[in-house]
Amino acid sequence: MSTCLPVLYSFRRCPYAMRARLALYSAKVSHEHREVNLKNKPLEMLTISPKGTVPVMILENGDLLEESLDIMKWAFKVSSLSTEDILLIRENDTTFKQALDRYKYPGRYLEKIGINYQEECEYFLRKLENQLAPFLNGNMLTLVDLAIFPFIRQFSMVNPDWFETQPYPHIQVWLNFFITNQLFKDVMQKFLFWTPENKPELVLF
Ligand SMILES: N[C@@H](CCC(=O)N[C@@H](CS)C(=O)NCC(=O)O)C(=O)O
Repeated sequence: MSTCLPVLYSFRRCPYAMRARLALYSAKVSHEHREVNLKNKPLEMLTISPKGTVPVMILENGDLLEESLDIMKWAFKVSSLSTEDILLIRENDTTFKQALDRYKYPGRYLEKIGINYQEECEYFLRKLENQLAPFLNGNMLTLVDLAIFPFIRQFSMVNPDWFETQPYPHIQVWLNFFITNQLFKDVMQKFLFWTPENKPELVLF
């Protein structure tokens, strides 16, 4: 079954998919949601996007967006970001994300001996803490907040009791703003894994 809406292949807990959904829901872009089982990816998705990561979005004209950031830019109709925003998101997606994965799942990766991955993550956290006022670009919530929030939320959830006692007051307020926001509740709604036989799950605005 197909619809004429853009189609999003997503996974609820993936921070990249989360940032794409945050953008789609904030910009009120109606779409069909296809929840992907990452352990058994649908052939339909792999055929159009063999790299096999989510999120992936197929637009009405058949164009394909295979990167979360491209989906965000498309949803907000922005063609470029400021150099500062690009650099911050890049740091989030590379050094911070690598340290976060190793902090979250000790033993899963070949960790370097003597590296404390919680401390590695905190370099980036301190940078955000100093920049937040109350959002990353001052008074206005922008794409860069939505792009980074899901990753910092993951960090805060590894050891929440410890995190609450840490000197990150701006980050705490910023995280709380998102977590208590209806937007976040909406993007975290649960869907069953997609199969072509099921009735399409439409997110309509
Ligand atoms: N650079 C990609 C990264 C997406 C990504 O790595 N997604 C993960 C899930 S969080 C994934 O699909 N991994 C493939 C897998 O687990 O098989 C983006 O920004 O969209």
